[in-house]
Amino acid sequence: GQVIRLADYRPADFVLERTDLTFELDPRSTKVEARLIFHRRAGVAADVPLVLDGDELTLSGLMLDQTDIDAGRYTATPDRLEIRDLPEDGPFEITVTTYIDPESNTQLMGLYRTNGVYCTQCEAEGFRRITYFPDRPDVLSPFTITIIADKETNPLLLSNGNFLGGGNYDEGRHFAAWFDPHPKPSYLFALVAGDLGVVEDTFTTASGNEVALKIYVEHGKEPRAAYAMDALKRSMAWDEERFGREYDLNIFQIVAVSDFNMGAMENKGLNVFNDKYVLADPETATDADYANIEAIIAHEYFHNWTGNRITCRDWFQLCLKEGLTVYRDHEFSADQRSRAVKRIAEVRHLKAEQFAEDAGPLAHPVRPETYREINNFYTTTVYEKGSEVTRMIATLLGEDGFRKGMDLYFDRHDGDAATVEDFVACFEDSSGRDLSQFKLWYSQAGTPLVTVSTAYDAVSQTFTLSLEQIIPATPGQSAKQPMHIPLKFTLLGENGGDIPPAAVSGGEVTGDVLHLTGRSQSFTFSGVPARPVLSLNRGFSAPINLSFDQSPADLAHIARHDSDLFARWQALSDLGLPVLVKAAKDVPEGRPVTVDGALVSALIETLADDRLEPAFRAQALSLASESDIAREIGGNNDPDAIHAGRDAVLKTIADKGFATFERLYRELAPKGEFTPDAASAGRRALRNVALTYLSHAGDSASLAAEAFAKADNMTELAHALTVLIHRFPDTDAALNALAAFATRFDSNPLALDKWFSIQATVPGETALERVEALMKDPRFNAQNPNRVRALIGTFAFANPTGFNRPDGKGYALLADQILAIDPKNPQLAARLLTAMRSWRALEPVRAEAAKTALGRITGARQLSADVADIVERMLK
Ligand code: HT7
Ligand code: ZN
Repeated sequence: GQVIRLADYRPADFVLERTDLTFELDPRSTKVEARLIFHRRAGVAADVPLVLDGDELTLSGLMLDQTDIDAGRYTATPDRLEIRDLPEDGPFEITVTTYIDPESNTQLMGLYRTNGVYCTQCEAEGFRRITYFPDRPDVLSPFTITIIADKETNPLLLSNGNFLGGGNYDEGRHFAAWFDPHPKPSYLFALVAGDLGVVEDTFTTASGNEVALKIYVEHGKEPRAAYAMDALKRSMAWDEERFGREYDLNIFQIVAVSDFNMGAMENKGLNVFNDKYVLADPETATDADYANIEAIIAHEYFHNWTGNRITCRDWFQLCLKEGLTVYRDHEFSADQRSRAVKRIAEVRHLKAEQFAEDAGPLAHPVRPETYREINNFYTTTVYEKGSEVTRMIATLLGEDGFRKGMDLYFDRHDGDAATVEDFVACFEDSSGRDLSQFKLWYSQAGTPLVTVSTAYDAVSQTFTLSLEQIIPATPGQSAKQPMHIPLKFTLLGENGGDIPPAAVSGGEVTGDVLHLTGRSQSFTFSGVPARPVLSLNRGFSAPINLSFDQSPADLAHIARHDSDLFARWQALSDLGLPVLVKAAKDVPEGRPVTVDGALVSALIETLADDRLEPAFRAQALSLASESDIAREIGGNNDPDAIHAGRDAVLKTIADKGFATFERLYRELAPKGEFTPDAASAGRRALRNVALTYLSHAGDSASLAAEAFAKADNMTELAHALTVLIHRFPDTDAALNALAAFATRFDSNPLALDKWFSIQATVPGETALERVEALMKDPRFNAQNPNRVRALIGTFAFANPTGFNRPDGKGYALLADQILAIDPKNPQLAARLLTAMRSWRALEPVRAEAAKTALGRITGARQLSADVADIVERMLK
C-alpha cells in the first residue's frame, strides 16, 4: 500500500447531501443500490471528476439523475469509480448498484455472515466493500436504509437511527426502513439481519425522552445479557451527570455476534459487539469479564458524543475519538468501582502494552503523521496513551476547567469532523492556558524518561528537586523537544502527613501539580522543617518512566503512609522491581535468590491490613509480570531467567507470609449468593492471589484441586484450573480438572476459550506441543477470531517462556499461523504479529530466531497490506 500523509489532507471535492441505501439480502449475492445526492464544493473546477472508493467491488449499474450513464463518462475498477462531466452547480443524484457476497467475506469487514446472521463492520474502510462511496470520515450525510430479506430466516432487520416502518414484500420476503437524521460518515453505518433473541428495557433521559433499549443475542442467551443492560443504563445516566450528554434517538440497540475482529463498534444507534463483551453469568464469566463488559458497553455508548456527534476529520485524528472515549470510560469505571484500584489496573495495562509498544519498532505518536494501513493504527498508543494525554489536560485544568473545555468542545463542534487542534483549542480558549508545548504529547512518540535527584538542607530548611527529561528516539523521530509534564506530588513528613512548603522557586507549581517544562529544571521548596519523603507522579499523572534512586526505606514509608492509595501501590511496585531484576540475574549465575527484607515486610503488612480493601491488597501482592521485568531490564533479555527469578521471589514471599495467606484463603471463602460488584470481586481476587502464593509454598496440588471442586463461580474455577495446570501440569488432579472443565462447558464457546488460554500459558517449553495439539483439537476453530486469539494470541502475547523458546519454534509456529490466517483475515493476522514487537530486546540467540521467522513472513508471496506494513516496520 502507498503511504498516506497527514500533511496531504484536502477536503472532498463533492459534498454529500443524502444517502439512501436499499439492500436485498442474499447470502451469496446481496444487491446494494445506493442513491447519493451530491453537489460540487464551491470553488471546485467543473472538470474535476467525482471519485468514489471501492474494495473488491464490481459495478453493475450506474445512473445520473435516474438515467444510465454512458460508458465513456466513467471508469470503474474494483477499488475506484470515477465519474466525469458532472453538473457544475446544483445537486445531482448518482445511483450505484453492486452485488456482494457476504457468505464468503472472511475478512469480517463490510457485510458478512456470522452464525447465519448478516452483520456489518465499516470502521475504518469497510463501507467501500459494500458500495462505491466517498468512504472518508469527513463526508457526512443523513442515511435512509431499506432492508429486504427472507422473512422466516431474517425476522429482524436492523439499521441505524429511528425505525420508519416495514411490511411484507414478495416471495416470502419482508422489508424494514430506518432513518438516521444525524449526519454521519460511512464508517458509522451498520446493518444487522437474522434471527436473534432480545432483551428489552427503557431509559428516560434528563429531558424526559423515553429511549427503547434492546440487546440482541443468540436465542437462549438472553439471561446472560442482563449485566450488559444494567451497564448500559448506568452509562447513559453517568454521561448526563458527568458531561451533560443526553442520548439523541428514540432507540438504542446492541447486537452481540460471535465473529468479530475487535471488541465492539459504536455505529450510530446500533452498536455491534463481540459477544465476549456482552454475555455474562457467574458460572461462565470471570470478574475481569464483568469489568470489561461494563467498560466496553460504556465506551461504545460514550462514542455517541465523542466520535459520532463529533467525529474525526481524517484517520490521523483517531485519538480524538478513541483517546478521549477511553478516558471517559476509565472515569466511568472509576466512579462505579474503587477509583484507586481502577487506576492501578489501568497503569499496569498501560505499562505492559503501551510502554512496550513505545519502546519498540512499532512506536508512533498518539497522532501519527503517516500510515500505510489504517487498521494497524488502532493501537494501545492511540487508545491508552491518547487517554493519558486527555487525563493530563484534566490535571492541568482541574476538574471544573476540564468540564468547561469539554462543554465548549460539544458546543462548538457538534456535527463536525474535527481535529486534535480543534479539541485542544477548546481547552485553551476556555481556560486561557497556553497548551502549545503540551501538544507535543500528540506528535512526539516515545515514553519520556524523567531523572530525579533531591537534596535537603537542614540549615536553610530547603528541599531541592532536580529533574531532567529525555525522550528516547523512535522510528522516524530522532531529536525531540522537551515536553510539558504535569507531575502530581507531595512531600511526606516523618509521621506520614503532608508537609506544605512555604514557597517554591525554579518553576511553576499549581496546587499539588509540578510543571516540568524544561529539559532540566530545579525546584526549590523553602520552609521545609525536616527532610521530607518525596512522593512523585502520584496517580500516574504523566505517562513517563522515572529514574529515581529512592531508598527502600523511603519507598516503604510511602507504601505505608501516602494518603493516595495509588502512590502506595506504586511505591510497593518500585520496591519490588529491582528485587525481581536482580533475581533474574542471580538465577542463571547459580546464585541464591535473596529478597530484600523491606519488601517482604511491606508486602505482608499490606496483605494483613484488613483496613485496606481486598482488591487493593490483591494488586499490591501481584508482582510485576515477566514482561514488566523484561522491560525494566531493557535488553539482552532471557525470559527463562526472568521466569525462574520471579518464581523464586514468589516462593520466598509465600513461605514468609504462609500463615497470612492461609488465613485469608479460608476467611475469604464465598458466602451467600454470587454478586459481580467490585467489593465482592475484590475478595475473590485476594483469595485467588492467596491460592497462587500457597501453591508456591506447598508442593501438592491438593489445595488447588479442592478449590476447583468447590468453586461456585468462574473467577475461582478458572484460577484454580490455572494453578493446577501451570504448577502441577502432569498430576491426575490437573488432568481431571482439565477434562471436567471441557465437558462442563462443551456448548459454551466463551468458556471454552478460557480452556484454550489456560493451556496456552503453561510456562516452559512444553507449551509449544500443547498448542500444536490443541490446534488439532476438534473444538479449535481457525475461522473464529476469539478462538484464534484464545489459543495462538494468548500463547504469543502471554506466555514469555513458552513462546520465546531458545530454539525459535514458538516464533516459527506464529509465523506459520500468520501466513495461514492472512489470506482470510488480514486484520487478525497483523494483530497477532504484533506479539513480536519487542523481539530486539531479546538475548542474541532468541533475537536471531525471531528475525528468521519475521524474514520468512516478509519473504512470503501475496502478503496483505496489513501484515506487510507491520512486518516491514518490525524489521526496519
Ligand atoms: N471504533 C471501533 C474500532 C473498531 C475497528 C477498527 C478496525 C477494524 C475493526 C474494528 N472494529 C471496531 C471500536 C472502538 O474503539 O470503540
Ligand atoms: Zn472506541
